[in-house]
Amino acid sequence: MTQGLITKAISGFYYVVPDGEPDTLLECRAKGVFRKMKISPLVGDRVVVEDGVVSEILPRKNEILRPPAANIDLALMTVSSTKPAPNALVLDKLIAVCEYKGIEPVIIITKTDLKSGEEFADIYRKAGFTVLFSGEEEPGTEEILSLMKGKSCIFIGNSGVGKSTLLNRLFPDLELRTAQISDKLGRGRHTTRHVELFAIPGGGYVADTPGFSTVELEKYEPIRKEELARCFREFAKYEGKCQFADCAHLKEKGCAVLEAIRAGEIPVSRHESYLALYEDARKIPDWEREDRER
Ligand SMILES: Nc1nc2c(ncn2[C@@H]2O[C@H](COP(=O)(O)OP(=O)(O)OP(=O)(O)O)[C@@H](O)[C@H]2O)c(=O)[nH]1
Ligand SMILES: [Mg+2]
Ligand SMILES: [Zn+2]
Repeated sequence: MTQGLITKAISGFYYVVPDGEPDTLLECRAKGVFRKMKISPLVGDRVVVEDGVVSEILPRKNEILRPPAANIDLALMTVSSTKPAPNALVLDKLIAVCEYKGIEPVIIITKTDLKSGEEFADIYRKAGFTVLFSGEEEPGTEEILSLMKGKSCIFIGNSGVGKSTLLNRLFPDLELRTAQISDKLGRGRHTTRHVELFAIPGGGYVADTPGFSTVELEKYEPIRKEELARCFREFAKYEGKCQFADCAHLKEKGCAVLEAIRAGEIPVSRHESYLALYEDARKIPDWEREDRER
């Protein structure tokens, strides 16, 4: 019997690094009963392996479905300043999911050699997030590294924003494959095909993940509308200050959040995303929501 960490999951195989043996990789199947119970082991899971089979998943601190991973401390929310242009709604959806799951999100703006991304950065700094940069000149490498140290980290972001490129910059020994610029059509190709966890020298782990297209995100994880406000950290300061105790900060009279937006204290785009997510949440019937959460 061995305990270890799942670092990769590909077509029904789970790859486990046993505790204390960082250079060993066990290829395992999962115990049949997991499928019957609709439980799938995830990258980041701590597991028990018996006779080459994952027989037990130790309790998870958290889990996300897109990209699929468990036990995450830090999410590096990666957006490029251009090509593809950053999309605030997509980013805000993903940030809200992290907040909901107790994962700290930090914003990484890439391709700063092509465009500074400062306007976008301002919105997120104002909302209370750490914003770091990455570009050909490696502006934020040291800061990003020190943030990741000792933590279980995951890169999240659209395809082509430069997640694998940044990981190679941070950890040159990884030599991850990245999209070829030689693509004749000028379109980015999906190069990272599965989630994979790598050990960070000096402690911690980091997962490279396949990017998604914006369309795929239509099916992001639902958050109950009652819980949505707490997933927007800059709203917290105004909790309990609205005229009505059950204020949803949509367009109510005497809403302290709306007042803060008018005063320029909360970024307008963040509230627009909140409204869009609230509308989505309203459309999910209660029974389906509970079913999906299971
Ligand atoms: N100019 C510039 N190009 C970059 C930068 N980072 C990445 N790129 C380019 O952007 C393209 C996509 O980079 P990847 O690292 O493969 O992107 P990814 O986010 O890993 O994409 P997926 O694996 O599909 O999710 C490649 O052609 C990179 O060379 C950057 O900082 N500046
Ligand atoms: Mg990649
Ligand atoms: Zn309000």
